Formats: sequence, structure tokens, C-alpha cells
Amino acid sequence: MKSGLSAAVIELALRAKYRILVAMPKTIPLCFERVSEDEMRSRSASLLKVMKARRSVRAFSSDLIPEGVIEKCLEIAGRAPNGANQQAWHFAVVKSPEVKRRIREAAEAEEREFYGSRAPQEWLDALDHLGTDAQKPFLEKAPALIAIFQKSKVVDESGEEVKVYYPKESIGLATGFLISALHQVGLATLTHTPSPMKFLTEILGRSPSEKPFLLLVVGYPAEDCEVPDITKLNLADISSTH
Ligand code: IYR
Repeated sequence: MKSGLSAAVIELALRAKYRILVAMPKTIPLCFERVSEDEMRSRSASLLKVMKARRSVRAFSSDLIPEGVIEKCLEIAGRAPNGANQQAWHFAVVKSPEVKRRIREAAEAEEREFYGSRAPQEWLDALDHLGTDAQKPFLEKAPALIAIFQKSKVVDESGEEVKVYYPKESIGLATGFLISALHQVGLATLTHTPSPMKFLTEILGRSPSEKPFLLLVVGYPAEDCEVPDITKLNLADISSTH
């Protein structure tokens, strides 16, 4: 070779030269429609009104949820922003009375431990105003439970198993999307976190590499449903403008 450069050096130079082209991600035009300022104000006020009515419900009716509604809400959850778009989540929907019974039994066993000895007095004091205890009849009464699992590894496009980035943030965002969607379509939820939740892995036959994140109880409130008389912080207490 005239220049005396080795093939390896030429290859490196070529790689460096074309790296930008190779690394360029494929893009598509963003689909985004601007709304008028008046419309934005009106939408934000109506949505706030809707979301202000969202409450965690612990007394459920056994009325069934129309077919397909939960599935649409799960698709909405799946649109949440997440680490490296790895979508490291799994939503297990439980409608079977037998599976719900097993989940209730296992959850109540953990909760008896929690309320009986595991929880420090300080924690029990913090829960006092909610009136919760180890009894979880809603796990059987509500028409559906959604067990949310956080995957610790996923398979990438090249078929390789890779680490998950920002799993907690991602699963939290997807769960927020889901709760908001279920509320907006007219369903009540309870975010239930019996701890530990390993029994969900066993009962639902999930891989041990998936961590149970929370158990969402879904349905309609019971006719006589009451909720704790609690208040939410004001805007000034939760935000600042800079
Ligand atoms: N997991 C228990 C205790 C509990 C903990 C928190 I933090 C709550 O906001 C509510 C309850 C239970 O479900 O009873």
C-alpha cells in the first residue's frame, strides 16, 4: 500500500468517518396538534376537576367491568415515557375468582405480619387516619386486580439480554398513566402494596427476574363507599416558579 497505512488503521478511519451516519436514529415527523390558548385553559380546568374526584377506594362493588376497557387502559400505560424505551413492565390482569382468592389469602398473611409485628409504631401512626388493617376483602370483591411487575432485564433488537435503566421511574410513570386512565374512563382503583409481594410471582407464574411493583385493585365503588376525609396540599405548597 502506497501510504503505508495498515488495513486496521484505514478501517478505524472509515468507522470514525461514517459513525455519524451509522448512529443516526431513524426519525419520523412528530404528530402534534396545537390547541388554542382558550382551549388549553378550558381543558386544564376540566381535567383538574376530573382528577380532583379521584380517590383510593377500599369498598368495591362486584359489578363486572365492560370487556376491553382495562385492555385499552393498559395500552395507555404502555405509552408512558421510560428509560431507553425498554418498556420493562408487565401487567397481569386477574379476573378469576379462584386466583383472586389465593392472592387475598397470601396478601392478608403478609398484612397480618405487617400490622401485628413488622410495622414500627411510627408507621402505624402514619396510617391511622386511613383506617386500614390486615383485612383485604376487596381483593376478592373487586372484579379485577392488576399485578404490575418491573422487569430487571429485557431483550434488545439484536436478541441480547440487556440491563434495564431507570426501572423504578419507568414503572412509576406507567402506573401513574394507568391509574389516571382507569379513573378517566370511570373506574375506581386502589394502589395496594402488601409487602413483600413475592407471592404474586408464584401465584401468577412470573419469572423471578420480574419484581412485583404493586397490586392495583380495579372496579366500581360499593354503593355505600366512604373514603377517608383527607385533604391534598395546595399548589403553593407543592410548587414554585423560578
Ligand atoms: N400495605 C398496608 C399498609 C399501608 C401502607 C401505606 I404507605 C398506605 O398508604 C396504606 C396502607 C395495607 O395495605 O394495609
